[in-house]
Amino acid sequence: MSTVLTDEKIPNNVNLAGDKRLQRALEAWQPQFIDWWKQMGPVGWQERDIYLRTAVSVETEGWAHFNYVKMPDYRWGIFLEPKQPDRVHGFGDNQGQPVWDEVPGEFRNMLRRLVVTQGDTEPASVEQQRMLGATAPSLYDLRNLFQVNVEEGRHLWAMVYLLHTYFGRDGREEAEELLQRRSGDSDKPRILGAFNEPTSHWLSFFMFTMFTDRDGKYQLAALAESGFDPLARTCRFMLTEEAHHMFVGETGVQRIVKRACELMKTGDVRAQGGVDLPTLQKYLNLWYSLSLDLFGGEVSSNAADAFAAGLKGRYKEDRYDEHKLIGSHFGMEVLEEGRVVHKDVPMRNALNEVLRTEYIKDCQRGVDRWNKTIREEGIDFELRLPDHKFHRQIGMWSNHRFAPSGELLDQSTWDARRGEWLPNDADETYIKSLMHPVYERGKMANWIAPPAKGINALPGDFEYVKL
Ligand code: BYC
Repeated sequence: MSTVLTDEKIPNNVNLAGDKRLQRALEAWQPQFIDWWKQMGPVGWQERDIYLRTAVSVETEGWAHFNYVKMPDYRWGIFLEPKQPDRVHGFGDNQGQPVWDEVPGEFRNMLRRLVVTQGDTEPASVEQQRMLGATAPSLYDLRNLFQVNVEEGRHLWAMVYLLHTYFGRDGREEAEELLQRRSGDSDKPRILGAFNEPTSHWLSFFMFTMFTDRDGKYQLAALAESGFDPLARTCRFMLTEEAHHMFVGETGVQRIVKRACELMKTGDVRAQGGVDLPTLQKYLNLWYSLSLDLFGGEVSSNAADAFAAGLKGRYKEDRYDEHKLIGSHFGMEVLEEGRVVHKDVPMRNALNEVLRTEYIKDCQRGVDRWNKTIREEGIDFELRLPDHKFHRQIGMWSNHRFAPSGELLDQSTWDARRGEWLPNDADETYIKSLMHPVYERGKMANWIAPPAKGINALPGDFEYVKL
């Protein structure tokens, strides 16, 4: 494994210095990235010292370095997991054949589309979260927000590296466009739905990092199986960083839940300035359903083609016995003549649903842990994931209305009850009214409990951000 040269302009373990043309191209993209970061990244705080983790190598031990850094000086590097000698395609039509180190011509467009779609989500999320630094509930949370932001920036670098290295001129053009689209912009929106939704307060931020970043985990894991080896190696290392983002989301919501329970024991939660559990359930419904859409249509020829080509596999492909999936089927709900029925769908076409099913199980484990907190507080309330058909905007359920229970509804019932299940204007106004910054060391906003422990074994009252 090559050592990382931290004195290079772009830290990397891909021997960038050995490819002058690529190095020049990426060094030309770097100032554009910094411009974008300053224009569309976190508002304020750019000149402050933040206690951040920086990836410095891909060694299991000691891959990250913690120190104070000003965000524009963050060392966004390019890191790929070491190449496994003799790696072969683990699935699809080429199973058992040596993996590719170059893009095969016939799959070039499909692969570029996957890389661009993945890449587009990274700057999108930074744009969505750019205002949150004004209202963080503590210095600990403020630091975590910026940690997530800079690492999404690094994930953008990871995809731009692939575009520049393997896709020639159109790759370079795509890399520029990644800095030109804008989350929520009607003329040049980000590619996927959830990445154009506003994340205008911290409850949405925690739900986003719980549910939307978790889609990232599953998509990256599926791409980590890729027979295009540079993509697989890139995504494997990205997953290392992704774990912290989901930690921020899951524990963030857990701390809000805990505080809500404490307040329930002394009176009305809202009257005491907390986030009541029924409102929290509505935001759960919203971000979970938006994130389910990110898996694409239930029956998808794109998914079948990507699997056949060996470009995108299943979550942890090696847990399965069979890797070609010809002649096998997946039993799932489908809509036929206005009715929900169970049907066997050819497995390759059902792969988006297969991945979504794994994701749902993982989300359920997180919700179970939140419910454990509620029980431990002695409160009688249960948070629930809504049915997968609820509030869908992509795929076969998107033209129909379903209750969180999964019951098919007519439009007028949906219109009448929507506000019970999804945040309404009053909820949004209330949640925003709670968002006041708390920037005293060790202090916490009233609507959220303190974290169980600090970052990098530091105490909770550590000066995570220097004011
Ligand atoms: N919104 O065959 P279909 C992350 C489009 S998150 C808008 O049903 P397919 C992160 C689709 O593009 C992980 N459009 O689905 C998290 C296609 O359009 P075209 C991101 C959508 O293609 C937090 C058409 O509908 N990574 O990393 O099998 C913070 C028919 O598509 C949506 C990836 O997504 C949608 N939700 O699957 C930071 C991995 N869904 O081509 C980062 C790469 C579908 O006909 N992407 N469409 O114009 C993929 O694997 C696939 O593109 C998708 C869609 C899974 C997204």
